[in-house]
Amino acid sequence: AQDCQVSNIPVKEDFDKYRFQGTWYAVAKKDPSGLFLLDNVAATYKVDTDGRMTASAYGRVIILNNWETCAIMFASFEETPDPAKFKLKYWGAATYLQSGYDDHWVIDTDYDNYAVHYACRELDTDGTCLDGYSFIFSRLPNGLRPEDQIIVTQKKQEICLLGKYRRVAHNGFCGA
Ligand code: AZE
Repeated sequence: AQDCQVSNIPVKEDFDKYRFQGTWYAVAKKDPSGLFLLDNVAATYKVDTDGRMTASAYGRVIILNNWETCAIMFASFEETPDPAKFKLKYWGAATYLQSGYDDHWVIDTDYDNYAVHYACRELDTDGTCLDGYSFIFSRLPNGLRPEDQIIVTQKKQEICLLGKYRRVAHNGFCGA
């Protein structure tokens, strides 16, 4: 069982940012409050020659007065003492998109098929997460293999978000 304390959430042991590189397609997500990526979400991670992880991401958004567009986002990561826990500094290719500074935890991944991402934006007074978001990533846009789904379901439970996810459609809106 788990107590849902954010500080007790287990993350990927010995996370290897080099093996995590490349493109990941979001197949499910749990939204934070406020504006967020709707669907057609994918992220491409890279590690540059100085060992710094960066990413670009896209996703369909609706901003301003019901204007639908594909948000192109960029990110740089700050490392922390835990190799699976990063700080994500992100901004939009266009100024009307969102920018921010969030946690970026890799809860679990096998690097080749699935990854479970987690970010808590706001802690509640009891140490649980009051506002956060999470992505389930797959190397393939159309979903996870059944054997990965079993692991991912277990991880959703460990981060106290089981039942809170919605499927993320990929229908070519963002050109991929
Ligand atoms: C993430 C993968 C790594 C790179 C980035 C990510 C997060 C992006 C957002 C974008 C929000 C945009 C909005 C625009 C109107 C975690 C997917 C940048 C949170 C709401």
